[in-house]
Amino acid sequence: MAETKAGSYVAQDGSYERKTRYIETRITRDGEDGFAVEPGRYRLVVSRACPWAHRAILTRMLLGLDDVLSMGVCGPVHDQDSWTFDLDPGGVDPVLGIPKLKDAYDARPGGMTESGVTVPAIVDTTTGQVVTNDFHQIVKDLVTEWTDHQGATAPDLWPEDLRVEIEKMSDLNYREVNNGVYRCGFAGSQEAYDDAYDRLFARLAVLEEHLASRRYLVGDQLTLADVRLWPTLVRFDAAYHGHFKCNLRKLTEMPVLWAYARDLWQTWDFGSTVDLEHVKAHYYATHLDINPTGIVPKGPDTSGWEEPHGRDSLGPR
Ligand SMILES: N[C@@H](CCC(=O)N[C@@H](CS)C(=O)NCC(=O)O)C(=O)O
Repeated sequence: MAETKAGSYVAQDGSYERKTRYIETRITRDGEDGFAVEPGRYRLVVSRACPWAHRAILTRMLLGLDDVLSMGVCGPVHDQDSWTFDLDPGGVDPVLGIPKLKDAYDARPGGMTESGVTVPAIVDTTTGQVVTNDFHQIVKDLVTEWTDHQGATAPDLWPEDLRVEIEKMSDLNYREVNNGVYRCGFAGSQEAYDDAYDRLFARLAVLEEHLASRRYLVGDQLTLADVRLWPTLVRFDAAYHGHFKCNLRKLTEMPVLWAYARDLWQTWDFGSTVDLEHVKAHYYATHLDINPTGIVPKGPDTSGWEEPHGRDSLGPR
């Protein structure tokens, strides 16, 4: 097996605490932080493995921003140093001309920040510097600051009258589900794992009931609440059920959430943004303190994603 320099992820003292330091510079319509919205100027750098990057990929796709905000895709496995552009010819991002995402972080005035080299990140192609890696704000700004460049049929993912409810729903889902799976997987004690596991499946049970009579999480339209939850659902059986020991049920054994997830995959083309081979390669081969052999599972069978979802009767697209 190849030698690796993967980091250690399991919490040493019980409960997993996520690092939430970000570069908070914003790209806005008026450019108040020095970075104005400008077609063709910025590059969104992602890994298709990462659920936080997935939110940005989905939002960019839904809003029709593909032609104005280009995207660089890193390979699924990173080491302690950096994500790399190993999928590209010569191992170099064709727009940024760099082999490692770290190079764009180092190019910032003041150099590397405490946030570490994370995806998603937006890089200014004119200077080669990372502008932001604050995934919460990146997604909101794509919705609210890039409106002049969005496609004619772009859905309103963050309608003013639903924002309070969307944020409340998303906060709960983030704590118990999106980050809850990590709290299971990286727990450093049995108690911490048991607690995270119980809370995760309690929240999924609430969502299973909530979505039984409505097509979307908030209101009767697709919103950021759905965009934020979905990346965790799509990774559930391939990564979290096994690797993170979230194994009370698979997604495919929660009939409402499974149909809801398939609906978005099919109806809104979320499926076109997914690479489950990258997801599996990332989780199983990067977190070697959980999976020391680095062996990546062959399954699960993913053919079910194209099965009819039967949710049209719950409301319009
Ligand atoms: N660090 C941010 C989110 C972004 C993030 O964690 N991205 C992961 C991939 S899913 C990453 O880039 N990890 C690289 C590293 O931590 O070295 C947070 O925890 O809120």
